[in-house]
Amino acid sequence: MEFFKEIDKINYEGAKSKNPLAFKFYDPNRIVLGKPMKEHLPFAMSWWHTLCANGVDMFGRGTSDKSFGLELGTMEHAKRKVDFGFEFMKKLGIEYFCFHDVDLVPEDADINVTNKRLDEISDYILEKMHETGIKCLWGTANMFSNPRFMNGAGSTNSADVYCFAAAQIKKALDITVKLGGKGYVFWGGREGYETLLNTDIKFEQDNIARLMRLAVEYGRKIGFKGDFYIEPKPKEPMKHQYDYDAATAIGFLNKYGLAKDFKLNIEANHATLAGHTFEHELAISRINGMLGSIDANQGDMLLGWDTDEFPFDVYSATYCMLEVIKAGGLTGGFNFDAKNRRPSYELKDLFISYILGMDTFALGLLNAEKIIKDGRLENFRKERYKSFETGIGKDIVNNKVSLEDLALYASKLKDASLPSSGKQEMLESIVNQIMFSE
Ligand code: XUL
Ligand code: CO
Repeated sequence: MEFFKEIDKINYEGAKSKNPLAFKFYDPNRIVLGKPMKEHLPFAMSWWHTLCANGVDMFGRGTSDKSFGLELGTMEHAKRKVDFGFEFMKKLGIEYFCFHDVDLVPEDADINVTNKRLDEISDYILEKMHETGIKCLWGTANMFSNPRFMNGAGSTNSADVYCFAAAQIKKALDITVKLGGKGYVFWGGREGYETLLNTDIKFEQDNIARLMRLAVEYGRKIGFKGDFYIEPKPKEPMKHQYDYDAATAIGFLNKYGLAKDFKLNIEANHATLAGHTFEHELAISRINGMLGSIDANQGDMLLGWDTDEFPFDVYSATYCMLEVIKAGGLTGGFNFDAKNRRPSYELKDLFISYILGMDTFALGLLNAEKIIKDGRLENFRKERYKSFETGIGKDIVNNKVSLEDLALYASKLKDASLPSSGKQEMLESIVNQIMFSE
């Protein structure tokens, strides 16, 4: 069945188009910096926000009907979501999807029943994948919604719950491998704590690392060749989450010997919740060789929670794309971990939201290309460190001097010289000039 008879394939119509159901900037085959736009931007649909979320919030019921005419919580409905999702991705030209285990099927009290359902639905998804050429970007296990995970999964105080988490990871890995997923994500939903009065942080972190190690061992055993990802987030739902930000997650991975199997999945809204910019988190991941994948969304600076809005901020997307290009691209992709605002409840609004997100990143890519070709920013950055290219600066970088040598050098300087001006305003003005002139 076709859900949107009135919506054809979404096409690129150019910046002047007034058609809400057309791309204005995302032109998949346009060559940018030597390769087609769609290769720079492997977009993915999030199963949970797109096919499951109905707009429910702390104060009100859902506004968006995702029953697709069937009874919720049934396998028929789970399959209908697959049908809808594949029609949606196909019409938008989205080549990947991401999922949590419990996004795919209704969860039963008995995990064996849930697992059978997962086998059935993944057979069905596989058929659709073969039919359409759409692929799986990454899978994950939801270890935060079920009440048993109230104290975390790897960080729980209950050994039984820890085993349930292991069982879910095992199955989610099986399904990810079956669907040819490129990655497997750990977002530590409730891997954190509320109060030190009842918490042994070291014990909990050791246990999380153990669970990750077991997951890697099992994944490699069943032939998973992709990357495992940690998706850092500082808070929400927990007050303190262990994967606070990229730097914290990288420290954790290095400490526990997990770095070679893991990269990071950086989410824009999580970055801003941590008090960082999106591009800061991407840069920290990149310089550590750990920029794997992106959860593309944005937060609201006036709200202190994870609003998961569709990306609209072109500056942020531009700085993001500069980082991605510097990293040589992503091994993963751009998953729209984003949801419509609650009053944008029509199914058609989903198309409009994804078009917004895809166009925003296309603009980011085009701007990044212009900034790179212009060269002024990169030259300025290089020039700024010029004092380390010759003389004492060069000796410092080459580790040829002692602290005493440096002190002696300083003692001979007449005046303490000032570093060169940072010229932030000039650089910002260059960014505006590049972005807004043809
Ligand atoms: C939650 C979040 C998750 C992860 C996957 O903030 O971002 O949806 O992306 O578990
Ligand atoms: Co996310």
